[in-house]
Amino acid sequence: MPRVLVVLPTYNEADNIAEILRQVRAALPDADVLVVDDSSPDGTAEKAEGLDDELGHISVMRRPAKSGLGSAYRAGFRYGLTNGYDAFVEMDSDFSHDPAALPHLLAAFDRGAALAIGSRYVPGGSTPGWSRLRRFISRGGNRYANIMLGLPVRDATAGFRVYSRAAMEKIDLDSVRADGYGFQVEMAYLVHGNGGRIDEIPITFRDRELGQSKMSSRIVVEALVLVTWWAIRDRSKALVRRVRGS
Ligand SMILES: Nc1nc2c(ncn2[C@@H]2O[C@H](COP(=O)(O)OP(=O)(O)OP(=O)(O)O)[C@@H](O)[C@H]2O)c(=O)[nH]1
Ligand SMILES: [Mg+2]
Repeated sequence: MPRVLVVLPTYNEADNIAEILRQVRAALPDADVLVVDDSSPDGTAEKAEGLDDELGHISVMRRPAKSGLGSAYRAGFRYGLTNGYDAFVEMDSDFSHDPAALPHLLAAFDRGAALAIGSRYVPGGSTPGWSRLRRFISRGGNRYANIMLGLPVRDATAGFRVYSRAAMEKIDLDSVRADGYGFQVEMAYLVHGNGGRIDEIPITFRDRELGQSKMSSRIVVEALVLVTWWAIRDRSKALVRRVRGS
């Protein structure tokens, strides 16, 4: 049996945390769960800790200040590497990612995927209720990343994932800096660059009903700037190698 760690980043998710933990436990009875909370003023961390008695194997990492989603995941993944986990689950704590889909993502990991992505943009995936503008921005950003980076992934900005330990060990987490969508693209690009297989599993992505969004246009701009920078950097490197080799 692989040892599975579910990393749940939280900032002011007191309205969602209890139910999300219950549903994660129902979907994966044997997984360990790590809530990475950035001192949420609404008491999310205390609520999560209070559920350990009922659900078991729930730990909370408390960080002193709000430091971003990417940073929270990096901290959770480092914990997982140090503590010998085989599979690393990444998901939001606001029900955008349905815990009931977790067994499907882990089945892809069992079949040998280095990274399994819960994807909105493969047949069967969907984003009900999204405006045309939001769909256009999300799909456009993904197409841009496909083309610029040669990344064969339909939904590289998705944050519902399972990484294998082997894939995670090959990544230098200290060098990963992006925080929002850029973080998701960067991690997928690194897995792909290291030769890991990426599988996409269709999911229905739902908008949060409770709590506040922490995302902003800054996060979208960060992702676009980074994708452009990685594409230029890596094409220049390839060119230098070709010139040197010839
Ligand atoms: N630890 C930590 N968690 C964060 C931080 N920012 C966001 N999160 C969590 O990351 C997940 C995704 O953040 P959201 O605010 O839902 O971002 P989003 O999914 O792009 O946007 P909406 O669903 O529209 O709100 C949620 O579980 C948040 O609680 C942060 O700075 N630190
Ligand atoms: Mg969300």
